[in-house]
Amino acid sequence: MEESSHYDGRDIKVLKGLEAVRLRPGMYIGSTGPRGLHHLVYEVVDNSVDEALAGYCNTIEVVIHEDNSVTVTDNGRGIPVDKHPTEKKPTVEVVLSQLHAGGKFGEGGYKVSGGLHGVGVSCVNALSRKMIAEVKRDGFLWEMEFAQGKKTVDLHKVKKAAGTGTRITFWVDTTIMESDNYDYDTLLNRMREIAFLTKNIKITMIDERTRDAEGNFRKDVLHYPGGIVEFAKFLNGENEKLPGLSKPIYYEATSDAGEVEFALLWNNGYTSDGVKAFANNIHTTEGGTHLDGFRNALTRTFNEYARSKGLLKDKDGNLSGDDVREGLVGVLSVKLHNPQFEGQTKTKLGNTEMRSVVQAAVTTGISDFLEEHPSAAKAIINKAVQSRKVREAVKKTRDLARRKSLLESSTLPGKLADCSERDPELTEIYIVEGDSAGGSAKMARERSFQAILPLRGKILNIERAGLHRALSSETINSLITAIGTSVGDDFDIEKARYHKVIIMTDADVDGAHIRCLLLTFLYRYMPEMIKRGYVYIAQPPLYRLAVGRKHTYAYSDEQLQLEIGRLAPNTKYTVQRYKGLGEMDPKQLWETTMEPKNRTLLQVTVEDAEKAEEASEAIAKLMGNNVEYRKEFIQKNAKDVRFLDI
Ligand code: 0RA
Repeated sequence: MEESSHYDGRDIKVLKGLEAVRLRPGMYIGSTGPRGLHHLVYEVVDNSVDEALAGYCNTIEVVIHEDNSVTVTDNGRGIPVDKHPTEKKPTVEVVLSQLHAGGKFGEGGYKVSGGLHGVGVSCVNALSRKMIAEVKRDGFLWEMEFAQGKKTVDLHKVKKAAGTGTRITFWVDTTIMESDNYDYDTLLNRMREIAFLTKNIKITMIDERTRDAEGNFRKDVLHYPGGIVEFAKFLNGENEKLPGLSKPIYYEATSDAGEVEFALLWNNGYTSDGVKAFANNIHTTEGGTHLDGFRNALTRTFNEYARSKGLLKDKDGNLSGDDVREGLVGVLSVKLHNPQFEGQTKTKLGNTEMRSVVQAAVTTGISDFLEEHPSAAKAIINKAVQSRKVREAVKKTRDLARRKSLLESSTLPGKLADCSERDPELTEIYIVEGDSAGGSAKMARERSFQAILPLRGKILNIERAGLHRALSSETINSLITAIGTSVGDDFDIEKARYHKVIIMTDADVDGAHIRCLLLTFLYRYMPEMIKRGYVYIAQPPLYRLAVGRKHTYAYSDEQLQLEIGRLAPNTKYTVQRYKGLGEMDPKQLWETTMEPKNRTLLQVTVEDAEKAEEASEAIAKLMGNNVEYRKEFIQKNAKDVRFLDI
């Protein structure tokens, strides 16, 4: 399926031409935001890296100019300038202005392609307001120019020149891309990965937008003759290595299916996901067959070795994968001819043959190492045994706590300020973000029928932990006990302690995020509450408009402008903007958001909850990456998230 749809997609792209890229940039480069912007640079660099992987190029230079144009120069063979046999124009023109011509036709070596990569420099050209290509080849320097992917200056000789190479300079089209403001460190990180992973390559990066005290441009030279061994040391940083592991374990193997190499070392830390996996230089953050094979073989090899040496007794259970990988950092890199990239972000390797290829390499490489380095072996296994003990102890405590909480499940959470009324049809509970807003709400409420449950920001961990694990979190537990229905198979709507569950969060990005997560949780674990219409969203105002001793509230910018417009000319007024619930005093909170005769509650529907779930999932996917990106995503989608009912 994957393969054929991919192929069809490519075919269609060819037919549509570069206009399609400008019409649907997201389809080709993932996004028009920062991620997509940086991908454009990677796309150009990847072509130079391909030259290096094929053995024809050893230096690449990436320059960000003051006007935010970017130049990528390599000393590869140069894009051919002769007439293309079928297209009847210079090959360089075909490569840069036709979608299907991104790659080198029928060539050996391992191409960098996959994920959002591999769409071709022509995509970058299509998304650039200007592109200049310079090629040194066949004794001359050649040049041609494009705008928005269309040729503006024919290929021509500039002068005689020795050597070979390609230089591409492009100015991103900001009518399509949201910005052309490159983040140097983002580019640097990726270039460093490439430099570690590609033997004999030197990448120089220059940022002409920033100068140091002496007036020099920022510059980094990335050159690692030690390859992934240096990468593993770099990843380990200052962490203390286990005895006997002063240098990383390195192993490489070649087979018909491709190449495998890994560099590993163990430190005295506790993370068990410290191995970065790459396929054809693409960081496969979603893992895949190569990482599966690696993990299986590593766990099995250690267990077998430990048993054979009596470090693990017959009565002992096996070491788990997490135990063996505790404190492990390093790099697994595979190179193969037709990588299949799958998954949400196309960063999961799908080639099944890679599982056994990596398994075999790890089994041999690690067994050999263990046999030859008994003291290092002992240190790693001791650490894994220790990890297993801790894991078992944690499990025991958790089981105990669970049993206890089953017995005591009637105890209401301490943070809940309950109401006095007992008839659920008459009562409501406000789920409030943050302790300080919770305090205001407790003072503001009408205690006979309104209960308040303040939640700490901790609910944010849901997406990292996964909803199932989140069930054991205190925050979620207090929410479940307060509502009273229990969850999953035990759910009983008749036990609902309130028929209004009102989510009250700040009117900002984080508030929207927390609201999404809460709705997702309720939807997955208590869907009946939503179906019955028991779940609501409170609407705190954004502004307080005061005129003399009178005041009114506005719930949107439009409403504020409307209210100001209503004032007689020259009336003096003040506007207070509420950044969060915490900025309102209890009286204001009551009047605007909690008092039944004034407030507006948005009743949540199943469709709303589904939307929130999608939003949370999207957020979850972004979480691993970086906070700025996440913020940007939420801001972009905040409208949907905030005004679910509209
Ligand atoms: C097509 C064919 C050949 C090389 C290239 C393209 C090529 C493209 C880029 C883009 C940036 N740098 C590049 N270097 C080379 C093969 C040329 C040959 O067989 O001589």
